[in-house]
Amino acid sequence: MGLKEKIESIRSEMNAFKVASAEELETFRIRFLGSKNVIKDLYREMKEVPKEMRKDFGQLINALKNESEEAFTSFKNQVGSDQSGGASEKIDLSRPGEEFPLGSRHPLSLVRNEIIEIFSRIGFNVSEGPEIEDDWHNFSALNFPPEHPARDMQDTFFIEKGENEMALRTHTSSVQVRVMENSQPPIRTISPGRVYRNEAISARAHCFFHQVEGLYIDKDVSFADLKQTLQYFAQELFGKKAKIRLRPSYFPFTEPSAEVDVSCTLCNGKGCNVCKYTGWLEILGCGMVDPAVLKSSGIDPHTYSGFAFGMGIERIAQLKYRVGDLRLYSENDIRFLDQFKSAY
Ligand code: 2NM
Repeated sequence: MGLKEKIESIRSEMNAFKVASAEELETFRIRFLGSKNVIKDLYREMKEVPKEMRKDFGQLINALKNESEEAFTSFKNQVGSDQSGGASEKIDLSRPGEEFPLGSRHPLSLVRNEIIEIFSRIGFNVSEGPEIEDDWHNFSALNFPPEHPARDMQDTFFIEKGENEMALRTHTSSVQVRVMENSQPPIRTISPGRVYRNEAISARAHCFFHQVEGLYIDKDVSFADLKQTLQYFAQELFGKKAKIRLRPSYFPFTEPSAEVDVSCTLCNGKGCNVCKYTGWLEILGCGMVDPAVLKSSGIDPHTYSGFAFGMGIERIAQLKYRVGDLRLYSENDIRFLDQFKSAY
């Protein structure tokens, strides 16, 4: 093919070129104006053209080069002014929107919030305190004798041995000692929070868990008040059919003390594998605050009396949501957490 034919062939290719998008514009630019464009090859071939004809050919190639630049400018304006960004990038208005993934509340938060609401309806406020406690607030003020097994390394995580020995709180009663130290009755408070025990992790035990403890101190607070309060609580949490029963127990900070069972929420007390065919589920511990505890925290036990109770949030969430393994609460497995999306 002679040079003349080559020029014409490139011109017809250029004239046939359709540019409708930014990508096609770039393809055009690379072919006709880029650093290795086809017109440059034509200039290179000028060496073989006889001297007297070079001027004419030079003008032909220059004209082609100008045409390519003009075509590029006009294509560019066309693509740039087109709001859709060219045919291949048209906005599809019928396309469904992208899903916005919502999180969900943790089951322990759901249960904690529900417990807070139930007690706030009968005048209890919420108190919080530090997770790292001194011996006084976690043990001594609560009537734990110096040799009590809970003070053992096996049960409690101690930090900073010696003079100012501190520990991770083993219950939120420590918060209530602080409330009693800082205020006078009437006191009606609940303290939700994380507590720590030095235990091997398994399906049934963890080295930390969550509690809600309650405290009510005033003149003439009786064991009957305690029972009524817990009856109300059980019915609000598990439904009107729920019954409670109290069994004698022992805690260092209460006297008398009791363990509280609620009628099995799954079989209504008839007996099933969840309540191990007893019809009852253990949900909390309680008692009348020991006068020695009131005295330690600056409240006169001759004027005031009070009751206290404590429960594990994991245990209640397990019953409410039928969670089999305690470890699920702290593993952050989305397949577990996603099941609480509609809870609220
Ligand atoms: C329980 C059981 C019985 C309790 C006692 C106190 C305080 F600070 F008033 F002494 N707070 N919580 C208590 C009583 C906790 O948990 C199973």
